[in-house]
Amino acid sequence: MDLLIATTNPGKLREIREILGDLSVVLHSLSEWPEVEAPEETGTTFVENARLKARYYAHATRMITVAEDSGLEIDALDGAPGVHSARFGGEQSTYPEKFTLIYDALAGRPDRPRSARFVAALAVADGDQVVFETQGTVDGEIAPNPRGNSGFGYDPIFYYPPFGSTLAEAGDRKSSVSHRGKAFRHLRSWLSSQRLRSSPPP
Ligand code: ITT
Repeated sequence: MDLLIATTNPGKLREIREILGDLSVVLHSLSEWPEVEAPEETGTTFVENARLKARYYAHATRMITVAEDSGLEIDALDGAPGVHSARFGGEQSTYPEKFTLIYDALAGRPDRPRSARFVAALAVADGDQVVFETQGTVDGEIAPNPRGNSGFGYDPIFYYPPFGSTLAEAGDRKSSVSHRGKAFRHLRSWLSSQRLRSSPPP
């Protein structure tokens, strides 16, 4: 089976390849379709955007396609940046700039808890049909200051209490607990069961 992993985010792609790498599925990336532009993510939820991206890329490439929409929800900021995580603070803003915006907003709400979670919604599309979907979350807190260099995106400000560190300090352990790790391990199980079901009888 061939599967397109439809993401423009190299951090996501690296983590997904690690999780699905040992399956006997041929994984393709968007670098094989340089002419296909990213769709506008007009959904108001992670699930809507995951479906939208999976269908859009499946249609554009004629491949069975997995897409994932994810982000950071901070309770004290009423769930922001949420579905706007990638573009929070503007298309061109850097992660250190996004962190400053978040710390400034939190400073204005000192009485609110620092709880937060990463959420990932995943959808697989075959043409217009969404044939599999799932979600994963990981709960943590906003760290007092950014720490660590591994991972990507908001990992330096996401403190994960069971590790006693941020996810950017967790290295290879991130995937064992992360939103993306959970969602893509569900996908891995589903893909394995599909192969079993489609095997000819002995
Ligand atoms: P694609 O849509 O092409 O997959 P994207 O980066 O725009 O790439 P999203 O719209 O799903 O993807 O936005 C996800 C953003 O959420 C991502 O860019 C980060 O800012 C943040 N994010 C998601 N998962 C993360 C993780 O594991 N660690 C840190 N930040 C994460």
